[in-house]
Amino acid sequence: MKKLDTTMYFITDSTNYTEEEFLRRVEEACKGGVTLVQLREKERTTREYLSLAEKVHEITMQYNIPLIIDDRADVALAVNAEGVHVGQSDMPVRIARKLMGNGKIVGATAKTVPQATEAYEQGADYLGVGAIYPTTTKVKTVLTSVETLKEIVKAVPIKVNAIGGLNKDNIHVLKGSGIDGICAVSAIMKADDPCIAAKELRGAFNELQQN
Ligand code: TZP
Ligand code: MG
Repeated sequence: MKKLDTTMYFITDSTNYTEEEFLRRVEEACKGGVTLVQLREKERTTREYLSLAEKVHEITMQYNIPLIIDDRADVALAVNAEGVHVGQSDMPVRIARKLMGNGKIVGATAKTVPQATEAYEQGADYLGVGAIYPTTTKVKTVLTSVETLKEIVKAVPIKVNAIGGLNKDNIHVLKGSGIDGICAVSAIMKADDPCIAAKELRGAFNELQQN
């Protein structure tokens, strides 16, 4: 497995797009320099999830970007995706790791330090922490403070990404937090030009890390 780079983690949402337009947007985001892609589907049947995962994987492989499948280790394994992401009500990290094996990426959601340390101890490679800001993306979540985010960064030796309502104009609150990257759905998915949006968001994060 290539070294995990969570700097600009793009999470998809196909809601309201035709499949063609959705795949075009995913490809544009890849061209824009996202470092990791997560396919996140909540409404699809298993067969539909598999079919879309295969198509998205064809794209991400062309750009050499790892593909993570949300919630479903079976779908991830079936399409030979590079990893799976599990939340607090999905299968525990320990089980996801067992199913995926050591060569794959396992990511987890954590909103507290105990959740973070548990996910790390069970074998997670990275954590998504948030929501930092309220989000318009369909998700059951509560806000996580930047203070808690910083505590999580200190508590675990794995990569930590911030998530939730993030865009190039508001990520400054994350400065000095020690995170490894940011996750974004809407800021890229719903942008007029997902390629430019990805480039700008990645650029804004890189600048934040340097200054
Ligand atoms: N988990 C916490 S917030 C969120 C998820 C999946 C959604 C983030 O979406 P957006 O559009 O970047 O706010
Ligand atoms: Mg989940």
